Amino acid sequence: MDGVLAGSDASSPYTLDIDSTTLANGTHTLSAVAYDAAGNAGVSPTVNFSVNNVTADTTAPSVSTSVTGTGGTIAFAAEASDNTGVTRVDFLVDNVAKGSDSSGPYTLALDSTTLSNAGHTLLAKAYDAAGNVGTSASVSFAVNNTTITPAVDNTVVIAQMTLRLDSMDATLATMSTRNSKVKSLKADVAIQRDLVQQIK
Ligand SMILES: [Ca+2]
Ligand SMILES: [Ca+2]
Repeated sequence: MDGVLAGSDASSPYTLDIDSTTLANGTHTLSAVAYDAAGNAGVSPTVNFSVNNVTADTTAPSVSTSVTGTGGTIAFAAEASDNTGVTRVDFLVDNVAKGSDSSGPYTLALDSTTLSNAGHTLLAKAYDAAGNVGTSASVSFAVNNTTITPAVDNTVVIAQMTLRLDSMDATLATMSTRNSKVKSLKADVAIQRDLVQQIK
């Protein structure tokens, strides 16, 4: 076999069993040599044969993961590789699955407002077609979504300012306009009212 003696058989029928797992996958050659009592040798034509042993995949994918961002939409990413191919990567936050990606690059966008403002852990699990699972090292990350206070309602502020200006106006109206300070205050109030009207 492949030019090397693989075995002999001294009695008919002449046979030889070979464990093909001892051979590499691929094409091999076989020839038989028959001998008579006088030592004459007859060599057969060479026959090609192929070996194709399928070995079960027991190698789990290797995977690592990372997080970008601390608020709003945060991005998870995983680097995964396998001897036969990665079929899917799951992302787990605090050991709860948040989503999968079945094609590289393996990523997941998560609305971080669904998580508490605190420290969390991220794990990525990578699967191959044979069901082997590789788990990444745990990655710690923090979520910090600042609570946005609602914008001040201009209408309310304007209404309040108008009330105050009206009240000042009423008070000034009871005072003597011959007093120059009162006169100037009345002018100021008028200007402020104009400004408030413009803002409206
Ligand atoms: Ca594998
Ligand atoms: Ca992807």
